[in-house]
Amino acid sequence: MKDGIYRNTCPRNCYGTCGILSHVKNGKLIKVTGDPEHGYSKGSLCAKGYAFTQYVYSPNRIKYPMLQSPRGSGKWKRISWDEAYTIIASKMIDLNQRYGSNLASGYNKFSGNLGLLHYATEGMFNSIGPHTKPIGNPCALTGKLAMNRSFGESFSSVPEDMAGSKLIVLWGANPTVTNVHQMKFINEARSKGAKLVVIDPIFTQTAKKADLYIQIHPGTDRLLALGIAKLVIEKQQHSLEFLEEQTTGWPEYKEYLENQLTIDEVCKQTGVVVEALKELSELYGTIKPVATWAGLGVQRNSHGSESISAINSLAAVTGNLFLPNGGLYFMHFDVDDFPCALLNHKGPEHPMIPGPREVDISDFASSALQLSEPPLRLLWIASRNITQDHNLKAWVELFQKLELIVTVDLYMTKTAERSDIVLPAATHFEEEDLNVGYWHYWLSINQKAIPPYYEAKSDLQIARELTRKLNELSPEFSNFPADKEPIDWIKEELTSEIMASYGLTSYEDILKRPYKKNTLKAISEDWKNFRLLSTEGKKSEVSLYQGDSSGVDEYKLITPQSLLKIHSQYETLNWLNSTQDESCIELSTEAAQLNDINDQEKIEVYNDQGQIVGVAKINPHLPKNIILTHQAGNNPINQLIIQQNEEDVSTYFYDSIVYIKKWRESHV
Ligand SMILES: Nc1nc2c(c(=O)[nH]1)N[C@H]1C(S)=C(S)[C@@H](COP(=O)(O)OP(=O)(O)OC[C@H]3O[C@@H](n4cnc5c(=O)[nH]c(N)nc54)[C@H](O)[C@@H]3O)O[C@H]1N2
Ligand SMILES: Nc1nc2c(c(=O)[nH]1)N[C@H]1C(S)=C(S)[C@@H](COP(=O)(O)OP(=O)(O)OC[C@H]3O[C@@H](n4cnc5c(=O)[nH]c(N)nc54)[C@H](O)[C@@H]3O)O[C@H]1N2
Ligand code: SF4
Ligand SMILES: [Mo]
Repeated sequence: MKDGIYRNTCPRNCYGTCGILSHVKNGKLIKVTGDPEHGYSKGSLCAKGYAFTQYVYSPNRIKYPMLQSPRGSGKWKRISWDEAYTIIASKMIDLNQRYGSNLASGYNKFSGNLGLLHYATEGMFNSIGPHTKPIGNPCALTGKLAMNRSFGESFSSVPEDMAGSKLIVLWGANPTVTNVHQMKFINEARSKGAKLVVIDPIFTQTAKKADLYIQIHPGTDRLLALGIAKLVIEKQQHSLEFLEEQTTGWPEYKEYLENQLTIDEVCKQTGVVVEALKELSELYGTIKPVATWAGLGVQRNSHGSESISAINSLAAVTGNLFLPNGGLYFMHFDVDDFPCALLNHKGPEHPMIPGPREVDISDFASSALQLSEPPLRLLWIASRNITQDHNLKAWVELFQKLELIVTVDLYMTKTAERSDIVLPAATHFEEEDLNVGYWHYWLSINQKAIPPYYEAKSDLQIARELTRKLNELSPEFSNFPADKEPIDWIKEELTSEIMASYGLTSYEDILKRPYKKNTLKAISEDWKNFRLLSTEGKKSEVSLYQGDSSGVDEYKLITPQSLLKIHSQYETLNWLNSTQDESCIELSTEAAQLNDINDQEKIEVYNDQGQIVGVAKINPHLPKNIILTHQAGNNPINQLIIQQNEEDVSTYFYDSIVYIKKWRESHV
């Protein structure tokens, strides 16, 4: 590896997908800076990005493949890669012989690294024929389905364009914490006079900066959006021509707002006072263009899907959907336009089994427990920390049933600690990749800048080497193209269509700078396919918000993202986080009084799933029946989170109910 400056891309599950310049000396990453050629991140990174030199060389990184025996004992032994592959491949072959297929082998993978070459895990499993795989998306599926319902496809406006908006309305998004780069564009708009509105049950860091903050009862955004639309229509401020000619469902929607929905009901259920409702509807009705952001926070409850549809509909009613610098923000799935050759790698057919066995990732552990003929016996976990899932009890049970658990990670996570084998994953500086954003529309390369840390390997390299071992022990077990180099996979993604849509003329172009998509889907005036929120069956409004009626000793648990972590990542990096033994549990002044709890006192948060002990922090801005705490940590809060509605494929992290008490009470 030569000294110099390399181009990397932050592969985290984050809006930024930032361009990085990696400064390498004597084979070491000595500094990272933002890539000024990246038109979204524009030469800067967040604190987590600047801490990458510590992330790469942290002594906490896993250095070698390791075997734990017995599982969970903490007794780890260093093994060679060859030994690791032999154990894993032998088990896969053994399971295949036992059950006549590979359905007993499966994986769980989510969002540790979103680079296209990280689909190697999926490709590796595809290449053994039918196996058990996760489907779905625990982060954004509810919203994605709602967007598809509104627009007929995924849609999200261009984030740089927010800088030209006159009014920016954030529904359940907290960019000061989760999307720091977007604040540049928001601040630019505000410096030109734009107003910022934040709608959130929590008085967040972003809410603090807003011109208007609306504290809404969680799960009731649908009613607020409908209430605003009602007032806008009453004042004749709506975009009638667009609604009549280019949308579906206008007569029913209008009839519902005029005759069924009362502002009293909206105020009662959302907890928003009528003055605030009127102020926001005045802003929506009189200012153009308005950028509306239907945030991911809105869709983490069982009313989320309808709320997203209602927010989209409000943007349509006010005629902002197709206005330049207006629009609708959620996230996009343009990665699906790429061949995703590893993800779509076709494996050998099985004479009896038509395809892989799919398990909903939002209910993976409890669904996997139900599998029979054959049961799931081997689980490969990559880019995933199961403490981020809900229903951790089911995971404990599933782990007991598994014969082999392999976790590929960079750090000894709670998931790795419960595995038989851990394999050390490379950082993005130690591997090649190609990255597409899900918020902005930039494509960027990730070059191999430094040699791997100790014996770390990329997920793609692991797929190649495991394939060779499988085929050595059982010829033709896998058809994974093990000889194909990372650069070949990257070039395969850059088809002539993709190159044209990003304005690339050759592969070499992408080595020089990131490229922005030039064929953006714009909602134009001749675009005729918007579907308004269906109000069918909504004649009598059910109570969306139970918080007030069901007594104040019951609390909704809200567990949003933290500034210096990505979910459970970066916890052990002391440039960013200090390891805390106990979680900080925020509660309202009313809840503290009711339960006789003082600030900084130890408290217990519990429900039928378990209990967590934490340190109380009284937050005078918190609604009385919300408990606010952050994800992951030593004693992960997700122990208390469980899916309420088993039929549903979405994950409602913010629907859980908890109780609180002074900690000592449970020990008297
Ligand atoms: N620093 C940092 N950045 C991140 C991440 C991280 O872990 N750390 N994670 C990344 C990922 S994967 C994601 S998905 C995004 C998430 O990005 P955001 O959507 O911005 O973040 P969340 O914290 O999920 O939720 C946003 C807000 O929704 C509010 N909220 C909760 N329920 C409701 C409701 O019913 N109505 C309304 N109006 N608001 C509600 C919460 O109080 C919260 O303030 O962030 C990404 N960026
Ligand atoms: N309570 C609560 N729970 C939540 C949420 C919430 O708001 N509240 N949010 C949900 C959301 S939005 C999301 S997106 C999910 C996130 O769920 P996950 O994606 O499971 O979360 P992470 O903690 O980011 O775990 C990713 C793991 O991948 C590892 N990793 C990083 N790079 C690589 C790599 O190149 N190869 C391999 N093999 N591993 C790698 C990291 O070290 C880390 O351990 O969490 C969800 N869970
Ligand atoms: S975590 Fe997000 S904002 Fe920070 S460097 Fe990575 S992509 Fe950029
Ligand atoms: Mo997410």
